[in-house]
Amino acid sequence: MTDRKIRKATDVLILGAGPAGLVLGNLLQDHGVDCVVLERAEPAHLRTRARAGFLAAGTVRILERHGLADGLHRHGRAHSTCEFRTTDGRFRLDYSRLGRGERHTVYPQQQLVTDLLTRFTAAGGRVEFATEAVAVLGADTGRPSVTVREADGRPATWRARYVAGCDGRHGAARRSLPAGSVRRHHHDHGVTWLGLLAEAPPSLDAVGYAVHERGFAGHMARTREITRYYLQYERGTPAGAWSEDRIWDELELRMRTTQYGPLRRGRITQRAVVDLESDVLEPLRHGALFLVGDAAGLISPSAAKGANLAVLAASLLARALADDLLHGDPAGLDAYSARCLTSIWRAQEFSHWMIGLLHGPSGPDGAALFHDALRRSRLASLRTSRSHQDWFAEHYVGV
Ligand code: RFL
Repeated sequence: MTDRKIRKATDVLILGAGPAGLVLGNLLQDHGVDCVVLERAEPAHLRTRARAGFLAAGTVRILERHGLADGLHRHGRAHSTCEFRTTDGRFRLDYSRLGRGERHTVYPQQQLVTDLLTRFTAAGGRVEFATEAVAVLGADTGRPSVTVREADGRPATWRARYVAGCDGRHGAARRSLPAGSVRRHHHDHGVTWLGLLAEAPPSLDAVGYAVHERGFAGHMARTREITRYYLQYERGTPAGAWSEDRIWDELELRMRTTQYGPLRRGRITQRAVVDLESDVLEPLRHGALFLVGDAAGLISPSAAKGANLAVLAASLLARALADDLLHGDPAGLDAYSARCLTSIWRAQEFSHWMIGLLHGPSGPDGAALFHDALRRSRLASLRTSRSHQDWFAEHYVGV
């Protein structure tokens, strides 16, 4: 189009300023690779968008190695216990004493994103906010370009050597993949959660997983004042359909608070309906375009893996891009897709296992009763078998 401005080119154009894009930007900047981040949202939105909270030990090590962990060391909290509440009683697993002996660090994703953004821009990094990538063109050529809509609504074009699609599941990178070049693995687990943030201190010193005939309920600390809760929810029900009192009553019922103690109630500040889905693309490289984080593979939040996979993939890609651009060594870029997919599928497998542990078809028909009996047996094994607990711990904290 003749009215498109041609903008200054960069070596690596990063689409999206979530955990994936900002880890990639910081690491590339440390290596001395020229990069620019294009982000559809305004910075205030990124700094307040509450999502993940549980960072795996391997994720923390990556962030530490690159000087990106000061905030999480100052304000994050170590976490290592989960509690299962079931029809057969309750039990706790301290996973810092199982498997590889690792813990989570609880640090809200919006705080991590804020830290990454501050560090990137303070070191001279460039983020173009309110700039939406529309399409990636010419990924199979040596000079790809990205068409964008700028803050004032005007179109523009960026050129780069490489494009990193860190713009999530509905971003431009995924949309631009040439038809027939990609295999999409999509699975709907058939379960829906109502994700809630409450202005209420945590009620347990553990992640709480309640397996109940009325459906799953979950409790996850975020900060001393904020707790995330999940309620299994009938698909298609609007997020606002239930009153706050009904939500708290249902959480208390499923978490069996008459047996195990009350929940600390508070104002519900965020509600989101989440259909538990898996969606993985293969391969993750298309010429000069790389898919990273949620753009590469969406995973249900049942095992808290998404942000961790995003950080891991970004660190692998940063190293590979630096090797190629600075040293002419393309081996890391060639291996990127296969290396990431190994971790993605491992996480998908564990997340799928967790979904089966925590939910089942309900109702009196034979299949539902069979599934429920299997689930009880699986929980009993997790409660009593040390080797099963070691396996759980290794996969629960690992990516
Ligand atoms: P993000 O964070 O979605 O960032 C993508 C960025 O791209 C921008 N964007 C565009 N920019 C320019 N042009 C376009 N066309 C664009 N389209 C989109 C967006 O504005 C955004 O800023 O993806 P990224 O970086 O790959 O990070 C992935 C994680 O955010 C995600 O996997 C996790 O939040 C998943 N997740 C959890 N992961 C964990 O590891 N531990 C957890 O405890 C955990 N809890 C959760 C979660 C996800 C949840 N939701 C959203 C279902 C809890 C919940 C409720």
